[in-house]
Amino acid sequence: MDAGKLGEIVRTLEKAEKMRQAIPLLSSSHRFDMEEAYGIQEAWMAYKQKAGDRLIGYKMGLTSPAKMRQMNVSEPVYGKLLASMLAENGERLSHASFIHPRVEAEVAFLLGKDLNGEDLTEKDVLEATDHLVAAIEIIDSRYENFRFTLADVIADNASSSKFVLGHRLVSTKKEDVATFGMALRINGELKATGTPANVLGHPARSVAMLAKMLARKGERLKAGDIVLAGGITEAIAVQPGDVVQASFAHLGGVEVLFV
Ligand code: 0L1
Ligand code: MG
Repeated sequence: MDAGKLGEIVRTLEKAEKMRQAIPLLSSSHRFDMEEAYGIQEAWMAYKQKAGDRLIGYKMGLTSPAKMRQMNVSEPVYGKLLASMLAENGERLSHASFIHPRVEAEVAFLLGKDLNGEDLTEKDVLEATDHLVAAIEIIDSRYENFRFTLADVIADNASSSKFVLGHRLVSTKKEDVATFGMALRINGELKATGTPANVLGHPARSVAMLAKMLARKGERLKAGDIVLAGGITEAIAVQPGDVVQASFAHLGGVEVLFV
C-alpha cells in the first residue's frame, strides 16, 4: 500500500475516533488484505506514538469459539494498547467521549520477561508472567453499527478504546487462572458469568498465540508489557449512568463508571 493511501486511511480512523463519529467500512473504499490491515493498524498506532502516546502492551480479540465461527476465522486478532487507553479502577468515563462503547471482562497478564517464539506453551507464558490482574476492556469500533470484516477490524486496532485494571496483583503460581469464576454486573444486575477458560480454553494460550503472531513479523512481547487475553463473555453495550463491575475469584474486582 502506498504511503499516500496509508496516510489517508490513518487520518480517517483518527478523525472518526476524535469526532466520535462512526465511519463506513474502510474496505468499502479501499482494497487491503489482512497483512495490509495490520500495516494500517501499525501506521495508525505509530501516528499516535509520534504525537506523544506510548505502547504499553497488546490485546487479543475474537478469542471465543463463537466469535471466531461468526467471523469465519481460525485465529484471533490482536491490537496495540497505548498509555492513553489505560483508565483508573473506578474511573468515571464520559459516555459521550465514545461512539458506541461495549464492555468485556478479561484477565490481564503483566509480563516480567520477554516472550518470543512460535511454539510457546501455556507454561512458558505463565513463567514469563509476573502477575495476573482483573480487567475490563471498553471496545468502541470506529465502524457504523459495530459491524466489520476481519480486515476492517484489524485496521481499526481490534476496536480498542480503553481498559481498566483491578488493584489486586496475583501471582501465577497459586491456582489455575482458567478456572477463576467471573461475574459481570451492570448497575448491580448480573449480566454475564464465565471463566477465563472461555478464552481459547486457557487465557495463557491466547498470550502464546499472540507471541506467535508477533514472532512471524519479527516482533516480540517484552517484559513490562500488559496483555489483555480476550473477552470472557460477549461484549455488552453500556449507557450513560452505568456502573460496570467485574468480580473474579482470586483476582478480585474491577470497576468503571459511565457518566
Ligand atoms: O476485544 C475484542 O474481543 C474485540 C475484538 C474486535 C471485535 C469486536 O469489536 O467485537
Ligand atoms: Mg477484548
